[in-house]
Amino acid sequence: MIKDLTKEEILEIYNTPLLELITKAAEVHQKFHKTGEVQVSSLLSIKTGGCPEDCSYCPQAARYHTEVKVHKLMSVEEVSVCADNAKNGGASRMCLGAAWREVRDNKDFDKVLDMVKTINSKGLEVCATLGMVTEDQAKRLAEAGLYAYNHNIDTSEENYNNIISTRTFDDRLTTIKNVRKAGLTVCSGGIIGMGESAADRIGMLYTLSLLRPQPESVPINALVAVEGTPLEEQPPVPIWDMVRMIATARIVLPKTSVRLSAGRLSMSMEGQALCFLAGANSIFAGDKLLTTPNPKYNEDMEMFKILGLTPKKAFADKPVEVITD
Ligand code: SAM
Ligand code: DTB
Ligand code: SF4
Repeated sequence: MIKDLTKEEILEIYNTPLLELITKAAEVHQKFHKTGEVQVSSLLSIKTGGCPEDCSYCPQAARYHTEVKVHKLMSVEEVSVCADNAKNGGASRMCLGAAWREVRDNKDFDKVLDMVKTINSKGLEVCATLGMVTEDQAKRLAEAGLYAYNHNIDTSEENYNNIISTRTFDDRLTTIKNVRKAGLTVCSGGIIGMGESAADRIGMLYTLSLLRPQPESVPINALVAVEGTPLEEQPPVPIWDMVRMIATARIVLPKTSVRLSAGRLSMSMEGQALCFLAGANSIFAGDKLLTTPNPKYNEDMEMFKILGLTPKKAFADKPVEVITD
């Protein structure tokens, strides 16, 4: 049984002297995970830009003037080719992202269901992040072979309204519940470097840690400050904050796959090595995240070689139980 931690207890973990914190996190990592394995995931933006929401970090919100090239939903054939490339590059998970506020029951959703079927049939874990979903939509995604649904809480409940005004923290939690009821695995995390306090970072981990079951996957993103967004002037997150955040996540979410997600382009190999030591289980590989650049694929493979890491196989973690209420 995983113990419910209070915010004070999580804050104490977060504030542990850094090397002691990394050591403790590494112990938890060794107990629950194969430490030499890191999952390589591939990201694909299947529908880019023009989003009606106002998430202040996001280059895809229609109301901000960014250089993102808007495109409508990709075809199933185009996505299938991208999946083949991802698989050949050693990816075991593919995450499809759409700049939607929510899923609608229309032809575009039918197309996404076809994409999921196609990618699943290639032996890749398929994840999708399409905005808010109902329980029925989540069930249709599960039937199509979706493995995980990504829906980030992004920050603490208290800070949420400072970052996004077009939907609420509770809306996010409702979608996560719908995803769970459909028997999908849950991927939910957030972003650091948006000007939040340490208490906000702790608050975010606190909410995630109290979900039952805890999310199978928690992405920790460092803000990629994009010109034209309200957060364009945010200074880069210090690597030590990222290591601290990953280590704390590792300890409070012992069985979860903690994902070292956006922001790696500004991190050194040494910095990333500390993140892996502190419990990071995965990276997004490929030259692009959704719309912003990511380290070169060859450089990531060189990093794996130097650090003695191997890419994790698909479906290595067993599926979760279905919760019905
Ligand atoms: N529209 C859907 C939604 O918001 O749920 C799915 C796509 S959205 C781009 C997925 C996640 O990407 C966001 O929740 C946020 O955590 C992350 N993200 C977006 N822009 C980012 C940025 N500039 N830096 C770091 N993470 C970012
Ligand atoms: C997540 O937490 N991070 C990924 C994935 N889930 C979908 C997205 C990062 C996006 C970074 C900004 C961009 O490239 O547009
Ligand atoms: Fe839209 Fe998602 Fe970007 Fe928010 S994070 S603006 S919902 S694409």
